[in-house]
Amino acid sequence: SRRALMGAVAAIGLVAGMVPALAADPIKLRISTPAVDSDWHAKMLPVFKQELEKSAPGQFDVEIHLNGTLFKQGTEPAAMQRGNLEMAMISAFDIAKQVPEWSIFTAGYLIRDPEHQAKVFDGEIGREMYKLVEDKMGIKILSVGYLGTREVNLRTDKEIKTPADLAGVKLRMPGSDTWLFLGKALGANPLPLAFGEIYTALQTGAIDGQDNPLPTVRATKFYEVTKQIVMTDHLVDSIFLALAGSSWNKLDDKQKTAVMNAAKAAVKFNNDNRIKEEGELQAFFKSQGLKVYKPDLDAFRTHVQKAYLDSEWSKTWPKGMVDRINATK
Ligand code: KDO
Repeated sequence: SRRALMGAVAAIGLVAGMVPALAADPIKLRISTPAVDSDWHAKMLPVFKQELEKSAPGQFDVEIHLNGTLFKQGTEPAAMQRGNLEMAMISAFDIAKQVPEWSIFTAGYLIRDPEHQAKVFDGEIGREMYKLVEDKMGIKILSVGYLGTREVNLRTDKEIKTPADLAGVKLRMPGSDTWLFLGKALGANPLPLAFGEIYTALQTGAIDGQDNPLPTVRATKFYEVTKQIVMTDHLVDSIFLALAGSSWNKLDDKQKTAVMNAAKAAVKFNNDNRIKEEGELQAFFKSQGLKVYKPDLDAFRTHVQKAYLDSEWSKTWPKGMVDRINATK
């Protein structure tokens, strides 16, 4: 009868309430990224998971989704904002779509090296700029990781010395305004394409080249279908380990600390390994038959910096920020 059923339900409720060992469900944290499994920012995710399990045993259920299988590249912030995704590694370019001030971090030849990057984001500038992302996007940035220094990687063998030599070169860029602007600023003809489609596009000649840090060129095997790497060093790129604000706000203080510390450990693993590997990879690519060389870096730097300063983007940059970034040591 209905009455008996109600009684049974109440009894179960009572018993459940009386069993102290009955723990709350672990908090699910799904991470979505286009990264491939052998790249360092993918390999750092199990480190995040293990560190979190160590400091908050049984409290989190971290699920890692690579290769853009859960959400397509660039759609992660919106997914987090809708409450459909808990975590992602987002770029300054993703953020700039909603917070134009952030386009400053998409500008070529501004951040000097990984050390400069860490100092900028771990200090006052980082605090201010992360707060903009929290306020305007409802996304909590946990930590900055070094994605590597981007270089131009071509399937053609014409030597590239200056931006003028890239005229007409179909250079694949990720699909957003700020990315395409970077390709244009380099002197190339930028074409938008998702990360997962680069290998085939290089193989078939749909594009002439792409730009990515050396460890990514190794992890994706782009060196198999390209002939040269021009060491333009045009962007000291970053990736931000981020949590949906709705997930962050549900955590208690201890859990927040655990998540922050796990993010820092993961990022350290990524940065240490990536920086070390960047120092070794030029020799590897040469052994694979590629030409690897420095172009006229002054010519690239001057051309790219002028393009940014003359652009609409620079008008959105917080006042005095370029000087503050330059002065960060
Ligand atoms: C890319 O698509 O070239 C890029 O390097 C852009 C980054 O912001 C980031 O999305 C990265 O791809 C992926 O994590 C794959 O490594």
